[in-house]
Amino acid sequence: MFDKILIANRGEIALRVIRACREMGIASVAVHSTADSDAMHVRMADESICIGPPPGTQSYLSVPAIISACEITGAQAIHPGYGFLSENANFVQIVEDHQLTFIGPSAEHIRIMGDKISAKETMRKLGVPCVPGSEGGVPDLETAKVVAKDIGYPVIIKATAGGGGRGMKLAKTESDLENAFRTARSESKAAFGNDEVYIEKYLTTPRHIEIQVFGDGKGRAVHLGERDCSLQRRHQKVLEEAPGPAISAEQRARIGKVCADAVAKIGYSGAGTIEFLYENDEFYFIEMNTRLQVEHPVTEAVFGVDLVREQIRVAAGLPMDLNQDTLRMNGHAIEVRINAEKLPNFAPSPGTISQYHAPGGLGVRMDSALYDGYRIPPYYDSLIGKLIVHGRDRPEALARLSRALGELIIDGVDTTVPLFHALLREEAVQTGRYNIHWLEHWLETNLG
Ligand code: MV4
Repeated sequence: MFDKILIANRGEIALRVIRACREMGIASVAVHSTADSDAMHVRMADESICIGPPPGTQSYLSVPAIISACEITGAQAIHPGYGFLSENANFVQIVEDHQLTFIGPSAEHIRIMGDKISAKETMRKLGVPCVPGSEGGVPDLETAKVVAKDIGYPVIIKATAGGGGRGMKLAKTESDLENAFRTARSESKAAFGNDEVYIEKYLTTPRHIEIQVFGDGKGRAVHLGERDCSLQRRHQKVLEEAPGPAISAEQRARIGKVCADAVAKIGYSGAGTIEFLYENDEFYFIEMNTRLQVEHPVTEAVFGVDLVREQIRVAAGLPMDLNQDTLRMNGHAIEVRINAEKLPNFAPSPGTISQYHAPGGLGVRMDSALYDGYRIPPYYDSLIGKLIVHGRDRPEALARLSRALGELIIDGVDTTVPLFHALLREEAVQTGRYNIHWLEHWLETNLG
């Protein structure tokens, strides 16, 4: 096992990893920009080291600074958290070239899943059901027309180098196709330096269902059920829950096994998430995320496991402490993402926290790096906390969420907390009958 781990991240996820390290008797090293000298992750870690000026590109994304920080502190492994360098295959290669361990999958697996065409082709060959569409990239408009006619309109054009909604264009009919195709290509080129695109049948009203998988890197893997993350705004998740309100035990076991078998077969190591669109009782693969996700705590709540501990164990070459036969899902969990943003436009709202009080009690987890007097810097993501509740069933989880939100005090900045109070009054949220478009429509109607 490692003696010391460096966490190449900040905020609540850095705390999450430090906590796992402490429980495992592993020393932690925080890295920070000059804007984060007083941040909670710096205070909570055993050691800290400044790695650069405020912009992420010059600090949390600076590969030389992070490798140097490992050399200076004697850290043997790097946990990347989410975002920043967590899905950067070149970084993983450099980490390994320095005889350090990246806590996550191999560079090869990150590279395959980062290219959305190779991800889909890999999954298709492994027996994972995919959205009907082009076989690989679509080189020109003529080919696009043939493919679209074959699969039928509406179609969606996606960037091979994209993901998470960036570089997508919808074509409802053939008359939209030329414009959508050209725009998708030029936007992809501008955003990713790669203009390759592919085409899929556009699913009109799906849910976003993602399967948590975990591999030991030696050909064994398990699944930990699904999360329903359909409540999104501009491709940012707002509320996530497990299990999915629309998913039966039989469906979970079936798609879960398909996913676990797929990642076992490629020798995948560590935590991964296989994203699907779910419509008319069918799953359609769209992307795989090769990192620990923001919403991993809802899975931890319903399965009673520590995913970060497992990541660290597997990276250290220990057997994973997860067995499909003994993994049991219990109750229902919901996470809400609390952002320092001002409604109705979700404009970033950095500033000083004059008062912070976290909710507590049975079934309540608050993952946040806030404290009284903390100054939220304007340079980073606006996520300032995640409130995760767990109950014996969905109604209990909803009641607990309402209760916990009522206890939460975050003064000094605007937050998305009022949004959740309002959402909890909605019948669609209470019954779980929503899809990927419901929240945008609700925001338009209620805040627009
Ligand atoms: C789609 C789709 C409909 N049909 N693909 C958006 C983010 C990226 N991960 C995939 N996305 C979508 N892909 C097909 N073939 C609709 C979306 C989509 C979406 C997906 C999940 C959650 C919210 C969304 C909001 C708008 C569009």
